[in-house]
Amino acid sequence: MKQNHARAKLKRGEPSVGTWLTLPDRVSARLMARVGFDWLTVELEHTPIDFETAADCFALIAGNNCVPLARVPWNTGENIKRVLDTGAYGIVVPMVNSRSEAEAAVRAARYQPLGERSIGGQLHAANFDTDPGTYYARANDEILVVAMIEHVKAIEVAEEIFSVPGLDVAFIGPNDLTNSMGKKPVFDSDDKQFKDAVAHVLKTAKKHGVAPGIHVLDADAAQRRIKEGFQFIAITSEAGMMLAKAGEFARTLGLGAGKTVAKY
Ligand code: 3PY
Ligand code: MG
Repeated sequence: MKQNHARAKLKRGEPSVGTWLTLPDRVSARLMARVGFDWLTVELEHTPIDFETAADCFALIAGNNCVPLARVPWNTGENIKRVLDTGAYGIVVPMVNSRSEAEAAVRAARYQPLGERSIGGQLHAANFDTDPGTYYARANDEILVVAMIEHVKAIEVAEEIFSVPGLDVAFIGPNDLTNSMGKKPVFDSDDKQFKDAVAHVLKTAKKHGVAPGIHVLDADAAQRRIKEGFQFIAITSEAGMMLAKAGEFARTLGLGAGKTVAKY
């Protein structure tokens, strides 16, 4: 059975960098899988990507020796089961704001005795290049469970969330986090409340042996966050990278406004 090398890196205490796939497009998934990122998260929360397209993307990503992850539309057992059973190597769960929400995500993602994931499916085993029986026996050691910390409510109960057994990563969504503070949604800020929240997640995650993560806009920000101790780093998205470069060319040539429309 193939190994989830992104999870293995995080467990060794190393950083692991990837990006978001927001386009419902198998060709871009295949090409992005060959760039060199450790993992790619297929984004089902804020995009038109459906489960069938996502399943094909997971196969193309895994087939190119990259780790396929899925951000589920919301923290439900049905969402988590569908993406894991169709071959994602891990889940990114939005808005985990309490211990019971973190426990529910872990329960849906892990087979017994750690959770209550239902037995079924074929594509998970195919993506790990094994048979279903071996997959069921070993999946708990390979599936990455990422809880998004993106609300002031989650910052307040970080200790309770991060001590949930089976949780691998505490990943800050800076846009929703700043939004929940009643501020403009941004990837980064010098605002004291935001900086204190980020520092609190970093310290509390380390204390509980959970890998701290954060979404950033570019490679400089990724390097800075890694130096601070963050491990699971998402750099913008494939659409963000494409539009940033296209906007730069358009601006250089004085064409139109050269506007970048995608955030991530
Ligand atoms: C946010 O910034 O809110 C995110 O969800 C980033 O992934
Ligand atoms: Mg968010």
